[in-house]
Amino acid sequence: MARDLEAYLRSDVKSTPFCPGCGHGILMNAILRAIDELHLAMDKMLFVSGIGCAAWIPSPNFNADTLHTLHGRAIAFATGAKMFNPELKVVVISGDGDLTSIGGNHLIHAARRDMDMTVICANNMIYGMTGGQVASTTPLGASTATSVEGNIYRPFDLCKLVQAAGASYVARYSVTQVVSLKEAIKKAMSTKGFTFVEVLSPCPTQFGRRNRYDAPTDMLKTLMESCIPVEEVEHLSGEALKDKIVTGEFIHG
Ligand SMILES: Cc1ncc(C[n+]2csc(CCOP(=O)(O)OP(=O)(O)O)c2C)c(N)n1
Ligand SMILES: [Mg+2]
Repeated sequence: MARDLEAYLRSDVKSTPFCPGCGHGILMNAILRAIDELHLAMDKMLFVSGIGCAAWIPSPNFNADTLHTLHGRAIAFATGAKMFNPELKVVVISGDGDLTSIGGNHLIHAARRDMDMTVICANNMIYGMTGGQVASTTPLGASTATSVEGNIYRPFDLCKLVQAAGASYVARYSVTQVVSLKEAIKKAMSTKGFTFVEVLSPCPTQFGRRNRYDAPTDMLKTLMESCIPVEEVEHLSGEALKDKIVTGEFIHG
């Protein structure tokens, strides 16, 4: 049965800033559904974001305390809030550039300290809001505003990174896998320690148009075809894994 999520949104906010075809709105929905199903009280939660399109998911939309902070510093602010009030359920929602490029150091150390917070990283593989610059998550060869001839650097595997640093729960899903995504967010929010969900979210405006996607639906279709469950990986050879994105839970908590 469809539930009314309006109570979770601030009534004075009438629209979202997301472009047509952006995956961030689907992620926003999945987060609110997870909160609803867990019966979490929004007045006991704090949502923290940095700067970027993904940072607009909680702020100003969520009807809760939100901290819209500096670029790359969401986890630092979240850590301070959690230290001051350990009763708070702290959730960081931000972009790949924000959390893993400029904010990469905060990410690895929060995971190493196993800080009790959930970090949801909306990974569109690019700096979306600022005009499509290359990020630490941009695939090899992908064209961006600052890698017109194709990105020459390997991207981070974000899940492996936080797993190696010591996170308590780690999962990756695409916005095309809505049920699994919502369940992973629920798991992350109910596991103690540093919990991390990487969410593949298409950016037709900055990534798609530079990488030969004719329409936003093509990006969704490619994501659906590229994602393979982690359980299948051991049965596949190197060639079959080429251009595939492994999704699932990597650390179960
Ligand atoms: C110190 C600082 N450096 C750079 C910027 C410019 N800036 C704002 S958002 C952003 C990138 C955001 O990318 P991402 O976090 O991936 O979010 P997206 O827009 O892709 O969702 C950059 C470079 C800034 N605001 N502050
Ligand atoms: Mg991005």
